[in-house]
Amino acid sequence: MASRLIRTLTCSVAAVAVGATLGAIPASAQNTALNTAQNTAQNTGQTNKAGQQEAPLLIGHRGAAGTAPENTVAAFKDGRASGADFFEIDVQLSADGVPFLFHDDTPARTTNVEDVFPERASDPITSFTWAELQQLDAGSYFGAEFAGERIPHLDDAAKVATVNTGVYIEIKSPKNSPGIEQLVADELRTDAKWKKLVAAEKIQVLSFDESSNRTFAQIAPEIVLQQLASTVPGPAVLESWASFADSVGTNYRTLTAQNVADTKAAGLVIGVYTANSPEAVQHSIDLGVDAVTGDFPIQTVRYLDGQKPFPAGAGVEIAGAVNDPAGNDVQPETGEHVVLRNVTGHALDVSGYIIRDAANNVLEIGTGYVLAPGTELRVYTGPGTNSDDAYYNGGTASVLNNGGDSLALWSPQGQLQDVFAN
Ligand SMILES: [Ca+2]
Ligand SMILES: [Ca+2]
Ligand SMILES: [Ca+2]
Repeated sequence: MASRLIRTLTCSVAAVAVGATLGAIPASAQNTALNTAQNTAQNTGQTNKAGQQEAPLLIGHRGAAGTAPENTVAAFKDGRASGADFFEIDVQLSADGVPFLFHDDTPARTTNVEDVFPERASDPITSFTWAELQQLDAGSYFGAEFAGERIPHLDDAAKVATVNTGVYIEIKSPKNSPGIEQLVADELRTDAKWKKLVAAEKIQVLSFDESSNRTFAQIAPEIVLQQLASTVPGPAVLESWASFADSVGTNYRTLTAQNVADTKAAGLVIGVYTANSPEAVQHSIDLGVDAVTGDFPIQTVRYLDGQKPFPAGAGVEIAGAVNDPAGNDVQPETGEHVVLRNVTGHALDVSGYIIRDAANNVLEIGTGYVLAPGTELRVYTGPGTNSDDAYYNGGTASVLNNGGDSLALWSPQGQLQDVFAN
């Protein structure tokens, strides 16, 4: 079954190389896609039996959750513009049975539910009808420029996807969406846009829920299927997964070379999530994975193409982060924090810069912070006394995930400066 994915990739690279199938993509993006395909085909990936090198598949996570509000059409368009092989979506069923795209189990984190349905912020997202979901703004939480982005219908993803950039469809929390496997399979078989993507081998269905995956495999054995798992199990379980799945997706942070070998020995493709920094992407490739999913597909493509991933960067980088200091993470003065460094030879004003983590928590930098060449600034989540080299956000809840997080540094003008992961 793995050969299906490799063939998909080969076809994708070939199509890009001859400049076909890119009609709607701007010339600059075409060049990026072309260069990336050539670069990754020639310089990275593994060697197949014919001695040809293969690139890892690149997938934009929740569209491109690092540069646009996750699981919205704006994020899907960023995923497509990157030239990645796929963008990923999360599908659930509304209370009246409409398939919609949303990650969390509740609307609290990524919508304005507090304004529209003040009593329902902690309710299951699947308790909302489609008409109610359409009243929510799913873009403002990410930035004012995304105000008005709606929670998409499943079919909205097919409208953005192309035979160059297909769709990974994650069936999210299927226990909250009974019958979703049949509904997704029916949609893939009957909707013209989905059928075209399936025929081009640009659709994959995935879930953490093994029983849901087994159900889907019985309903639609023709669709490429992925078992997600936070860690890779041993050979016996992998062998059982190979009876219904084509690939395994796991967290790059815990993946080992042995896991990669075990997965491939079971005849399964191995992919990772959510590799957000260039270093995390390279680490994953070095482990020999077949597919890399991340929140920053545009920047990942630039990186793999040998370009600057953050061309608008002024020269302040995220040098490190202390996610889990001894004791309370938001204790005064010495709690969790991010370290910024001016790597240029001139002073840089970082007033109003923001740091956004993988869950879109935001830390700010106050006014009057100008970093001398080579100096560092510690940006704290919790309270403390501001000084030349420390700025405190005064928060009361931990932001930096103690199991590892990714952090993006943005200028006040909305230009991405750097991404860091630990
Ligand atoms: Ca997902
Ligand atoms: Ca701690
Ligand atoms: Ca923490």
